[in-house]
Amino acid sequence: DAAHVLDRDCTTLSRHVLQQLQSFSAEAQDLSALMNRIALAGKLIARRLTRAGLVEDALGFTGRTNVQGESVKKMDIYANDVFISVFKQSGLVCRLASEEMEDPYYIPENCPIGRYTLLYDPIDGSSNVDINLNIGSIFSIRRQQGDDLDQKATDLLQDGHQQLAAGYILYGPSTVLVYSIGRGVHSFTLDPSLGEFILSRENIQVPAHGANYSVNEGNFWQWDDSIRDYIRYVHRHDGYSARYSGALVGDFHRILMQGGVFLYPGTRKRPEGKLRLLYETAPLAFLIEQAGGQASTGTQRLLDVVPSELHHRTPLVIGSPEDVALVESFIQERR
Ligand code: AHM
Ligand code: MG
Repeated sequence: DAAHVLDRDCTTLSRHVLQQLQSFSAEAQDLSALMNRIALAGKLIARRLTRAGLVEDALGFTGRTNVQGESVKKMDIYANDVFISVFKQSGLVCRLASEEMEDPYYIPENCPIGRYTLLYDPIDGSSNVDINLNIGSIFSIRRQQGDDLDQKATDLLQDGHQQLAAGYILYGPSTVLVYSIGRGVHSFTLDPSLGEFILSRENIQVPAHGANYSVNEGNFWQWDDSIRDYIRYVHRHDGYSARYSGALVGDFHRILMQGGVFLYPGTRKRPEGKLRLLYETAPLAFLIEQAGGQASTGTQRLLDVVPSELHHRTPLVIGSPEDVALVESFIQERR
C-alpha cells in the first residue's frame, strides 16, 4: 500500500555516492556525476535489451572480429557506443578503454581537462545475448595521470589498487547496479517506472564459504593438474553445486550474494586464461575485497598485478575467502 511504499527510504545512486563521501568536495561531485553517467548508460542498454527481439538489427553478429579475435555482436557495438556518447557529454573523462577497442578512445574536447578514465566491458557474456539470458557491463574508473599527449595511455598500466571506483550492471530479470568507491559494496535495482536506480542492499559482505563453484568444466583437460585436483576434491565432497552461466557478471553476482568461488584458470592454449585485467578481473577484484572476499590469479593477489598492455589477461580465482584459499592451496601444492 501507499504508506508502505513511502516507508521505504528511496536512496538514489547519486545521493548514495555523495552520502558515502560525506562531502560536496570537487572529487565527491565528480564521482557522483561519473556514477550517474554509468547509470544512464546502463539504462539505455537495459532498454534496448528488453526489446531486442522486436527491434531490427539488435541481435546477431556484425561479421567483424575484435582485437581479441572474438566475433563481434551488434549489441557489443551498441553498448560500446552508448558509453562513449554518454561520457562525451560529461566533460570528466578524456579517455575510455574497452574490450571492443584496440586503443583507448579519446574525447578531444574533454582533453586534457578530463581527469578520469573509464575502463569497461560493454557487454560481458556476449554469447548470452541472442538467447535472452543474463549479461552485464563491467566498469572501472581511474584517475588520469599526466596529460598523455602522445596518446599511449601508459599510465593505465598500473595495478588494481589505483581504481577509484568499480562495479557492474547486471541485466537479468531486473537490472541491478553494484558499485564500490572503496567504502563497501552496494547494490541498486532499476525501477523502470521511475527510471532510477534505487538502493536495494548496502554494505554487502560475501559469506566466508559457499556451496557454489563456477567454472567451465569443458576445459578440464586443458587445465593444470592443480585445478583438476581441486575440481576432483569438489566432486568428492558433499555440499557443492556447479553454477556456470557463461557470463561472468551473473556468476560473480551469485557468488557475491551467496558465497562460493568463480574460476577461470589458464588453459594449455591460453596460460593466462581468457579474462582481461583492466576491465574484467581488476574491477571485480576491487568489489570482492570490499565485500570481505578474495581475488587471486592462483598465485598472486589480483589487485597487485601490473598489466603489460591494455588488454592484458589474467587467470581468475574469486569469491569467498575460504574457497579462494582452498583453490590457492591446491595450486601451491603442485608448484
Ligand atoms: P566476453 O566479455 O567476450 O563475453 O567474454 C567474457 C566471458 C565471461 O563473461 C565468461 O565468464 C566467459 O567469457 C565464458 O567463457 P567460456 O565460454 O570460455 O567459458
Ligand atoms: Mg567480458
